[in-house]
Amino acid sequence: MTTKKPVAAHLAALSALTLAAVLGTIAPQAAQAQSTLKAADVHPPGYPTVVAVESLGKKFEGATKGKYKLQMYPSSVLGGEKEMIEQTQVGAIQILRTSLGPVGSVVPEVNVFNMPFVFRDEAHMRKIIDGPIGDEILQKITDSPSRLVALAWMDGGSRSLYTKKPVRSPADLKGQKVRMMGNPLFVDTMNAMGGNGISMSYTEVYSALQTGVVDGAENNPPSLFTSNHYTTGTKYYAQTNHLIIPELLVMSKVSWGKLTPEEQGLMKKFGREAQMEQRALWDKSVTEYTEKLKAAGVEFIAVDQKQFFEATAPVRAKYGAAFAELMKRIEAVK
Ligand code: GTR
Repeated sequence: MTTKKPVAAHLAALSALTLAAVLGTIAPQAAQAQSTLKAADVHPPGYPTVVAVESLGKKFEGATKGKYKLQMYPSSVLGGEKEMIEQTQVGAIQILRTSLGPVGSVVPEVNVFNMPFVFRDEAHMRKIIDGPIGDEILQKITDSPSRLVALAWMDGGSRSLYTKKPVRSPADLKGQKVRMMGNPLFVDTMNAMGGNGISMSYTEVYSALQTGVVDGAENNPPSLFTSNHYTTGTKYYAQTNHLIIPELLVMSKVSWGKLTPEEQGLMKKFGREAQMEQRALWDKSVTEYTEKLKAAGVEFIAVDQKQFFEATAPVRAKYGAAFAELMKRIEAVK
């Protein structure tokens, strides 16, 4: 038997609901049901780092039953890496994928990985970031006053030089202005390699190349292609491989502190999974974009790396002094 409520009772219940919604007693609960995690990257949609972070977001959303949703801001829409690091520090961005390069200006301890030719090759770099030294550096970032929590590493391949005039030796770099990432270490590196290092945000490089403010830059094949820098006349790509800089995935400490211990554990776990997912995507993208660059007429020039290695010895001596022990440990990893 069903009991029929009088119409007035229904109306009273309804108006109580409306009142609750108006007063905001329901709305905040709805908002709380899904918090947005802002994630940012300088790279465009589809780039390995962007895809891996989006995938982390989906896993985190699933594991927290929809409590969080990741919103990706790709293609530098929130600024260059320096600005994005600052926004992450204050909690305006929750998750950031950045090169370790500009992080060195905020946490000098990471500069050991930012030195030219500190790794023998990419396989060596991977062994280091996957092992105890990689964990120690992540921990140093988290323990530093930077207000960043380091979650995981990602791959950024090797950086080589692209210029309008071919470069085969350090002597060919004389008088050439080459854009470097924001960190004095990189300007010193380019100066030691024979050119003039100019520190500049990634977002400004395309027009700087177009207008001749710089004569060249340096990066890995996926970035050279997706940034369109190769369309500005920089068709010579000298395979110096002078920097093998890992990429970093960080979370804002402000936002980290709002997660439960269980959610923090999930975030770490999915961060590490993103590291491996990105790596597989990375390897494919290097092959794919190398082919695309060659098809577009970019000439890959084989160079004697030893000359560039020797030219940059003073940079390793200057910046490496603080990391003497660590550098020995890095070298000892086979
Ligand atoms: C890319 C890297 C970016 C950014 C860029 C640059 O290889 O993935 O994080 O650092 O280089 O040159 O600024």
